[in-house]
Amino acid sequence: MSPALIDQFDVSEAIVVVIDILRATTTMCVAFDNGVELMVPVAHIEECAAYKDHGYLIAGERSGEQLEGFDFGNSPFSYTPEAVAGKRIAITTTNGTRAIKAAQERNARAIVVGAFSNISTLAHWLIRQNEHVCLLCAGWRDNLTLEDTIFAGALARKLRNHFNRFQDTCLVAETLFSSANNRKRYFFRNSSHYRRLIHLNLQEEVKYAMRRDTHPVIPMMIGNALYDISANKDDYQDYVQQVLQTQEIVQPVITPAAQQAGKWAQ
Ligand code: 3SL
Repeated sequence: MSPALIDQFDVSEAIVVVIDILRATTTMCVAFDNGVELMVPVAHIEECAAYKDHGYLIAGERSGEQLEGFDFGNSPFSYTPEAVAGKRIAITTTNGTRAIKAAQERNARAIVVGAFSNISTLAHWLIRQNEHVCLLCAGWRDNLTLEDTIFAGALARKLRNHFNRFQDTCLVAETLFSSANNRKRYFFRNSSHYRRLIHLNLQEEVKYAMRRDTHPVIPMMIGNALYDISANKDDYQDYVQQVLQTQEIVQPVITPAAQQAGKWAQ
């Protein structure tokens, strides 16, 4: 329901699906479908900006708005093939990248990115792995959000016949999805983040985020970056090893001030 609850689960034995429907994980799926090579999720603004000196494009969002001096914000419409194909992008967002980092810091067995746009591809892949799965909603500043919970319920529904046990939180999400399924627009429109995005004139982005199966990718954390494993999904472990052997890790040094900055201001 929220990254604040992640310590309720032992994710070291689970594939964690990070969910930030509005908009980080939706946008990541678009970027990978449009050919981005890799995306490095980063917690701090200053750290993300430092990737620029290493040949990366940089994407930064806080409270829905693009950060000054960054190449991208968090709009799925900006990540066109012309802008991203073959490129490396470092990205920091208010909640989505934070949720990815939270799973990484707890040594999740694997971390993948979920959105309505890749739901069926992801569900089929998860079913074939025969592993525990944890659906991690990014929420908003540690609070539950309707759109992430509805998506978690939609994914849980697809996984239901293939898994043994579901946490109550998962059943809550599935129940919410059942109520919302045919009225997603109504639910989304009443959500707090919708109101935030509408204020920024981003209603088209909300509609876009509700579309299913438009980007059949599986972004997975390998080392410090996300890569699309969909072309290697049946034997992705070999691909992971290949990436790990060739990956160049960039580790920008950030000032103590940036490290100590408030949780949401970073
Ligand atoms: O919180 C996040 O990571 C973002 O997805 C929020 S926003 O949709 O860009 O406002």
